[in-house]
Amino acid sequence: MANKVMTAEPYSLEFDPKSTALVIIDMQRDFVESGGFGESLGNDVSILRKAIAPTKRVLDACRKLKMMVVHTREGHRPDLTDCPPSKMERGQPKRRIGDDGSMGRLLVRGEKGHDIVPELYPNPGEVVIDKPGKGAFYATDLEPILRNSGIKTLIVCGVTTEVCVNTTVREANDRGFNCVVLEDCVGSYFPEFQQAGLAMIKAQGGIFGWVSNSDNAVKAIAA
Ligand code: TIU
Repeated sequence: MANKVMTAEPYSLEFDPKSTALVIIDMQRDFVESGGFGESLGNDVSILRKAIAPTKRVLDACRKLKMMVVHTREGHRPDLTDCPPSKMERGQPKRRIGDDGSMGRLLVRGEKGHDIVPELYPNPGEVVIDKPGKGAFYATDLEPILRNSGIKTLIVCGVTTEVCVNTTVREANDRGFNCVVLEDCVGSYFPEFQQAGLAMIKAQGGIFGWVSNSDNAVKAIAA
């Protein structure tokens, strides 16, 4: 039974912490530190770091209530057999997935750049999902893990807003999960995509879900 209410748009979201998971998308060095995959695509990665501190506040609030916490990481097997050639070649980058960077091989599991930033590092017992694509449901066991735990609502943080966050929210929405995206806990390399990526979630009565922020989330969780 829903017993908490989060102020959100387009309207308040009722949720029960027992059936709600915090999902932190791809807060990996590869996307938010220089020398990683995000930079290899031509991006200024510093803009994404703003999301770290508010996400940490929400993470702390969820941990306090022993809510389910899921961390995802985008990346590939060291032999790259799970990486579509189309993804490797896209954009004709100077450095490709699997090439050496200053934090190890770009977007490869087990490398320093692939791991989650220290500020948001998973605690023992928290779920870590390694995903080869942009969406966290594609080619992973996220859906059975959420269903087996009775999860109905996802509080979503992470990067980037219009790529892995939006793809995951759309996948989750089609699977019947209610998603609320926290606007200061997600980040894009492009300010205009940050704005549009959030607007299209909450438009049309919440066509993909809700948008709120870290203050509202912490207030609701701690209430
Ligand atoms: N490039 C970009 O904006 N994002 C990604 O490649 N992956 C994620 O969003 N995690």
